[in-house]
Amino acid sequence: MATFTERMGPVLLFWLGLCLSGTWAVDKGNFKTCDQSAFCKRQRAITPGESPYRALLETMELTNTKLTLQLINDNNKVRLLLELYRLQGNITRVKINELKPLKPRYEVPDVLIREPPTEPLSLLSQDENGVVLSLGAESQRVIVSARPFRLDIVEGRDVLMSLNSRGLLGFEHLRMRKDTFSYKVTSTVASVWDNIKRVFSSSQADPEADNKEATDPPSQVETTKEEEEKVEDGMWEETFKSHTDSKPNGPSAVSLDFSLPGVEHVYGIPEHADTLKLKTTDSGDPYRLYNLDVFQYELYNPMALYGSVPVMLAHNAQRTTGIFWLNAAETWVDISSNTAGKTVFGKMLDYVQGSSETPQTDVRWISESGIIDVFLMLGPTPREVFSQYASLTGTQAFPPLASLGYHQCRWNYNDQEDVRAVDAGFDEHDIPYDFIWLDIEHTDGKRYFTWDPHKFASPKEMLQGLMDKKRKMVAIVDPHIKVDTNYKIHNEIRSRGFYIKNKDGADYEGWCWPGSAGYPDFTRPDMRAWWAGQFAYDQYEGSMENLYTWNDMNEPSVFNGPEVTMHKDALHGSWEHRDMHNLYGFYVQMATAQGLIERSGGVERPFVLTRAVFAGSQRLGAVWTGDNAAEWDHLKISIPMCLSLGLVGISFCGADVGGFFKSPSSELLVRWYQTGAYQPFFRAHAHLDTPRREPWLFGPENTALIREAVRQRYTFLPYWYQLFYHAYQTGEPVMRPLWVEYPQDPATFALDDEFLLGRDLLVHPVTEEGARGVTAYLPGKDEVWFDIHTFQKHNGVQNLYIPVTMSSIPVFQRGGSIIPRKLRVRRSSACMEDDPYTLYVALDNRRTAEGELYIDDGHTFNFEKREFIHRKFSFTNNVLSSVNLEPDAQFTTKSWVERIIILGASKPSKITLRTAGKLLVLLFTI
Ligand code: NBV
Repeated sequence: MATFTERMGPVLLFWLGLCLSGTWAVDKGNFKTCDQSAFCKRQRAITPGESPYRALLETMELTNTKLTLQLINDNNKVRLLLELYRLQGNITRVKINELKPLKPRYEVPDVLIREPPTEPLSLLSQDENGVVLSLGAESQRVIVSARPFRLDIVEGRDVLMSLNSRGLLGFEHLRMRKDTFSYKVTSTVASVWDNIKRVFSSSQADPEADNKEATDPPSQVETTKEEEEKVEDGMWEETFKSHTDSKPNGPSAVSLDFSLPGVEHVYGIPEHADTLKLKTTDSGDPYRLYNLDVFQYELYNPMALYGSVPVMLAHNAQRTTGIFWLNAAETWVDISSNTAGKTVFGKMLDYVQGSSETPQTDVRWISESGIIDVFLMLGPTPREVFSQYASLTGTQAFPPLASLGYHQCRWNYNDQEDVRAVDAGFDEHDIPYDFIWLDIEHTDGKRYFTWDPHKFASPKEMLQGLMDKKRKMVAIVDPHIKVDTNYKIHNEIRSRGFYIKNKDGADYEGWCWPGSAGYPDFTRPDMRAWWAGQFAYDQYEGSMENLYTWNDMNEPSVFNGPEVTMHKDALHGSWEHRDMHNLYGFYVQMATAQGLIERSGGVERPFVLTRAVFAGSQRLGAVWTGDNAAEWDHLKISIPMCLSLGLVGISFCGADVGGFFKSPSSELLVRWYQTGAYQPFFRAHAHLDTPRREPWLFGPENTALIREAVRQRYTFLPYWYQLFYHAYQTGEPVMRPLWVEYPQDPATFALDDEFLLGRDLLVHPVTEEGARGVTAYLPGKDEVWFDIHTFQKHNGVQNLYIPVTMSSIPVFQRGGSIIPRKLRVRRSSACMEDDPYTLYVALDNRRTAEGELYIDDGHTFNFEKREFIHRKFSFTNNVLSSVNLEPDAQFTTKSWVERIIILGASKPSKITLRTAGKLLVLLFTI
């Protein structure tokens, strides 16, 4: 048996090597460029031009809900099957697979919430060049052109989107391996020949051209079209650094181009540390989607990060659309534009000279395996795109109210005494918080679901102490499991055969925190059910109902694996890891959330934080942006990173407040608290090697500034909660770019330094060192905005310069809105449960305002049984009234409205309250 040092050696070397390197930039050499990723290089080498694909119109079948049509690649005669569906809610789905693949190709399961309901399709016209179908009531048509194959979605006279218009459709069909073939020719000629015949059976190949070859004897096989295809490096084996990917299935990539006429702004495809508006990729690498544990990630580049959501939004002043590319394999996205690089002046000149062409953005998606399954979400408004995407993948999980409070984390709180002292520190300094977090050191030797027997000898006592103060804890549970026969979790997973297997069929083992580790196969429902069972109170020793969970390293991170992740030829049953890599983290969070639900008998809402995400992760909990650094640029990037996630449904996003690596100056720390207080997931976190930075360690002035920022967060909890309820209902992002609300105003299209919370709060945090002022763009021609601190009123459509001091957090409430707040800030959100509300009524130019209030118990699923209050407030003609938005729902609360603050009103002579038939005169001040 290996000694501890032998086992830990590679782990320590790996991390020390990186930590001592002295630089803070990512080691790019650890991660592939497109050129180093064989399939990306191959597909990217296809240049625009005439596509080899032709639609065989004679194969077309049209039922009420589905069009099927074969495509043929004229170079190799391989046929594809195209399916086209019109889905409810203005979505068109296009699927392309091989007509007769050698073996099934992976189709992503579990991400769609149901088989999407279809709508009727009808044929409008057809000739030898193509077919025209009508797409429902919207005067939309789809035009399928035959030669070369191309698909256009048209509304009225506008082309909304074109597929394969640049001829970049690529579909690498599965094939027999050449070298194994020549070996097998002598040994198992018969069976190989059977396979070849199957591949080239009449429906696969063009009957006219290739039937002859398919019926010829084996000696002719070498002359088939397939055999003539060039075998390139990396098709059957690929080496990166010291790792060889065995690629038993050979080349299997798919790619497709989309043209977006009239579009200059595209967004989404998180996770990247880049601007909100995506950049063109002509001069560098495409944006990469491949869940990776990137050490000290670099900003403003398209490298992959921990999560991948293959959804892109396209926007112009007339329309918003979206493309959802449902593929969980490694994916690259190229973006080009005919207006890229042109200055506003250049564009104007074009316009004046009449030389301007219609702006257009072209994108190309490239995935390593699987099929093409793409949802074209046709808007036309941003809200409709959100609802279209939500109808496919679900909405944001409605989180427990407490999780919207402040979270105090560090790697690590050392022991129970440390936890007690930090908890007491918050009371001493009068700073509210809801959750304190424990990182990996709390475990017994990185064995998750256990506690260090010395440092955390009595976890229940610790949890009870927190519970007495109405506070909670999160403990980390990573998905790598220590290979140790004295560890129950490992033994059970191994004996049940739940580990992912390596290519030879043995349990896959990689290096991670515990040393040698196995990785449970979370793609298996039985594995997930078992994992969920581990959170039961009688299984997870020391756990209590105020203990919640954090899943880290679920890309998965494998220290000694290629690109710090799992080998692509590892096996999940009969599927390769390659096929579903980007889904692994999604499944880990799914199983964990399920565990937290089940331990309460289905009563309590879970809270699970994840690092790796995929489409649909919004249904499972919260996400953070991973290991950022205590640098001003990292503070800035937290805005576009969370906005991008929000646009693709994942609202519950935050960045480590203070920065994970390095030590923030007190100024940066304060500014980060001020920013984080207005972002959805609000957690401070720090690396093990950084000096302590609890909020009171930077002198009384900074403590006061941090206290004030955290307290502002708590006053807005009713608004946050209502926004999350809304996100849960509609899929609309909680934190959103300005263009979502002002879609016709180009000045909002590329803003990276401010954002809206819901419709009504505009936040422009101070993210510059030494700032003396910020310039905030206030949108909306008819809009007025009120500074929430001074109540000063400003008109919309202006760049407003706001002088700032260290205490400034520029936030504005939209005139026309009513925001509920709770002004009596206490130790934690639960302590404020019964406290009264203050309504902030901000009047618009017509002296009206509207808003909502949502209340429930804050933590159970009883809201699904309609146990809640949801009211709408309106202010018109100097009367504030309230109606029940969901009269069949019921909930009893002890809280009440104690104060109403009206912004933008003129002085009244008296104020009366009409309730239960009585008229009361109220006190007021100005
Ligand atoms: O578990 C330790 C850390 C954690 O604190 C951090 O938040 C994660 O993103 N974890 C990564 C592993 C080590 C990072 C160097």
